Amino acid sequence: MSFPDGFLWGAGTSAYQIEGHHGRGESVWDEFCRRPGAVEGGGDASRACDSFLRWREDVELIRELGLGAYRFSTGWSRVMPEGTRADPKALDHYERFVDALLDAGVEPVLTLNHWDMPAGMSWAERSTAHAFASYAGAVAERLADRVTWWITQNEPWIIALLGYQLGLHAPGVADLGTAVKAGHHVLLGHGAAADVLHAHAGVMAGAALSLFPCDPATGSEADWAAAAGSDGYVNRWYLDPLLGDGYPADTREHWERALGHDLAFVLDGDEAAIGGRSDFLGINYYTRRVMAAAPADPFPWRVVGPSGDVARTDEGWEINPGALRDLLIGLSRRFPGTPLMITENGGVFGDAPTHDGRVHDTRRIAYLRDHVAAVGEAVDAGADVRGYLHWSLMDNFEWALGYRPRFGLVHVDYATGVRTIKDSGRYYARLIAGGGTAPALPRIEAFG
Ligand code: IFM
Repeated sequence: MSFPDGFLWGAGTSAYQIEGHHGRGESVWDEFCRRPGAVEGGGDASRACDSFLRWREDVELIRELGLGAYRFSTGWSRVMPEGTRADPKALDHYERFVDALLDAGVEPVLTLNHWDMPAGMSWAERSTAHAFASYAGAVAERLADRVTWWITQNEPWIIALLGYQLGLHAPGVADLGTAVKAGHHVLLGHGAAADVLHAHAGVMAGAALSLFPCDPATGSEADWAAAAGSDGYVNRWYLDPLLGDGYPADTREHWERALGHDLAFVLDGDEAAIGGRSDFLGINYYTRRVMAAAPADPFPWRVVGPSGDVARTDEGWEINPGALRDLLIGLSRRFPGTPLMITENGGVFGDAPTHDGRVHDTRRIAYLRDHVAAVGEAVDAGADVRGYLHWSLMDNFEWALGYRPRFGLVHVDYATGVRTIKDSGRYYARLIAGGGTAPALPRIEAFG
């Protein structure tokens, strides 16, 4: 397995999930967290990991882990507290942060929208795409001279699904038609922001999609059709327009049937304004979906698995590195010439510090080893993968699930803010030092 020279080994976080409030403007997520029952455990992100104050410590952790890249987001509600004007102090902060990363030899990968938009804004409005471009412009003005990798939107499908279709994320809207419209505006925002970013030489702009391979539950024609329908709904509806193919006809027909009307909010020229602007594709991969046919509208398919006795994270998600390998190979064949980057991959494993003060998260070590190996197999098969960014650098605020799920390579004690590098973090450091060759599995038990 040979990873190319310059391959970026890193980890990621996002502003809202780690920074804490500390003077940022009101965000749609602040409003959402105040809704009774919206967040498990009733928590909010007013403190989170306190990274707005402890950022120097975080850069030291990144250095200690030997990461070559760090994905973080600028808080939209921090940079534009009222949604319209950039706060120079917020930009100063991110400038200092980026400079510290560069001094540590770490490549910054900057996300613009990792969900904390200013209060009062909504992707249901077309104008939000333009507001987003002006925010992108303000950040780029300061940082495009030293940040190469820019992610415009994080997980458009999840934004539409959880924020506007199911109401489980901010802004808490539960309406299918609004969700489809919001998803379109998120993509328009990508196009508008990418245009602004491309005014700066050398910038690589892309969006990060949450991609879930969809497999049929059985070999029946109906289940194959269900898997294809689900793939359109979850993956192709975003992939295809972003990478220049326009909206897929089958999913568009599905929406028009389900909603009972044309997608009038997709105006002439919109698909052209979304496509052809991605210098790379960010892939957030966690698990896959197993699909069966269902009679019900609006979705003639349902998720029935993975079921049974498969390896799972503590959140119950199937662990399937082979599906990541196949996804990367399939994407590289379908979109040759588009570099790929794993912008998120990780699992919830709730291990806590033990009496020796260490966190023996052996299952995360195995997860990491196996997913990196899967990426390596895809690279060997010809996929142009430029980096692997583990989710997450540290335990953090997991949105509506609060602080229970722990995704980090670094454990955070939320009462004190104390960070402890987990065994998986130490393992990753050795893997990185070996250029991606898993250190001849330092027998996993050695960590336990
Ligand atoms: O924590 C989130 C992240 O913000 C977006 N992608 C999925 C992660 C884990 O659920």
